[in-house]
Amino acid sequence: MTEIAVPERQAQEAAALRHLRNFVGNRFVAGGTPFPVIDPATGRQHATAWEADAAIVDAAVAAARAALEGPWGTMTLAKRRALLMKVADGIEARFDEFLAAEIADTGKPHGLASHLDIPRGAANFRVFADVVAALPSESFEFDTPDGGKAINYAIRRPLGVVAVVSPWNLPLLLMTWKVAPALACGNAVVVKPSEETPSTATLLGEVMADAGVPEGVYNVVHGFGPGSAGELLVAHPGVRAITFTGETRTGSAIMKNAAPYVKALSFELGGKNAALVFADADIDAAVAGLSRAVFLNTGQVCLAPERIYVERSVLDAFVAGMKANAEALKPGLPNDPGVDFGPLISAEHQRKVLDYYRVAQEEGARVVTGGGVPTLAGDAASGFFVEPTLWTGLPHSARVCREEIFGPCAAIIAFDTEAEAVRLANDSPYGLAASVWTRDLSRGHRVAAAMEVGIAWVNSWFLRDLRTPFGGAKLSGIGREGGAHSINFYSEPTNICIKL
Ligand code: NAD
Ligand code: 6OD
Repeated sequence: MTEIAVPERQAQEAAALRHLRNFVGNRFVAGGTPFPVIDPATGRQHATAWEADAAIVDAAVAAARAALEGPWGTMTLAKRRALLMKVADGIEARFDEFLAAEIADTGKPHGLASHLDIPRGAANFRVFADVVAALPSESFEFDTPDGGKAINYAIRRPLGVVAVVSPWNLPLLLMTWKVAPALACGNAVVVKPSEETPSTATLLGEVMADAGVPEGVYNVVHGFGPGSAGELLVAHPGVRAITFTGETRTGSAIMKNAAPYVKALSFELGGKNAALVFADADIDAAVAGLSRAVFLNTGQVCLAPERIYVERSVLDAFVAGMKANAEALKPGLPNDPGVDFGPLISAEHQRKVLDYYRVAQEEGARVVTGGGVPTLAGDAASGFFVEPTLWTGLPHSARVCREEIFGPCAAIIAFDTEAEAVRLANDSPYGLAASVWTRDLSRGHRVAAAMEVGIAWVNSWFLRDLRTPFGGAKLSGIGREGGAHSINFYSEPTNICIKL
């Protein structure tokens, strides 16, 4: 394995984003097998990434282990926190590069990446640098059987080498959402970003090295899932914990590979989220909020509602508002003026979503709007676009109302009573998120509390306070991250009992 020292990377300048090497011990390393990275807005290759083989994955895990046994393992919390703040500064200093990289990998509109993805990448480091310092420690004094006293207190220790396996929909945001608390707790990480979106994880390696994060604390291995870097990493005996975001069936496969070593697991998985709109809601606000929820990032947000239950008396007004907003979206290239609707991530995902569009019609849907591929000119003509799509007239039992599509589409279904709405919303194997739209505060609380999900919003959606528990119920995940929940996952307590 030949090393490419970080200081030499300037010489490769233009190549930095185009040749995405594995990052091990603060160096880009040669080796592996090249694979193309496609810009989904045009369908053209924009970079080459290098799939890590077993030797590279071994080297990454060994580098992480060495960091834990070296200066990182003994670094004070104050110094560690200062480094995380420098990483956040480094992302902001190279904001435009992160933006260009994220846009090239995902095709998402410039406005979305610049307001959501990249700022959250930096914010994740700042928030967890603060959270880790603010947590109280547990302590109990007790009377011992011999009439004396003892005191118990718990300290927290890092888990060790943590594997971070991340998806393509919000690449930097979701990867740093896990890397930041893992490092805040003193772990070392090996990241396996999605094969579709390897750029920002690679760029973050440069930021880490420049910030002075010791060698081996942050490593990146590129490649695919089964039989590739993903599986090699999660099955590696040197990995103590796995934090994963992605599809439920991938979570299941990872669990099997983690089982022999009883690794700690935190999973944020798929969903089939419901929204409930009551007749007493501010309908304009519900239409605006749910248009954003269904179509943001072309529907490729795990929290996006794909089932909207609407009280019958306001159904027509709601559908008319949603249709108008869907039809006002402008698809196209990410940097073109006015474009607010990007492509899907890949040709394969486009095929999957279009299949569901066909299935919906076979299942008897009335297509309110969309259902096909938009006609676009120029470079976008070969991008992986689909139309924003809304259906009515489907039974709740339809496949498109039960299976996760992960596209810019939703079925709108009428209900007559609150109890019926709650029953329909909960009738799903998934349990990630829900949103409830009503002006009745008591109803908002009552219905939100009845949702079998990890996150329920009232009169809002994707409104995030990073100190709160985040994760899914049922098939949507294992565990919670966010605030103290992240610290609890990325560290483990040792209770110390002192007889006084
Ligand atoms: P995916 O499961 O296909 O892939 C996610 C990551 O896992 C990728 O890096 C992939 O290479 C890797 N991987 C795949 N198979 C693997 C294996 N056997 N072993 C180890 N690694 C493996 O998911 P995706 O298509 O990238 O993302 C979309 C999915 O993610 C949707 O289902 C969506 O709901 C879900 N998601 C959930 C959340 C959440 O917070 N709950 C957030 C975002 C996305
Ligand atoms: O906001 C977050 O922290 C988070 N994990 C969002 C997940 C979005 C899913 O696509």
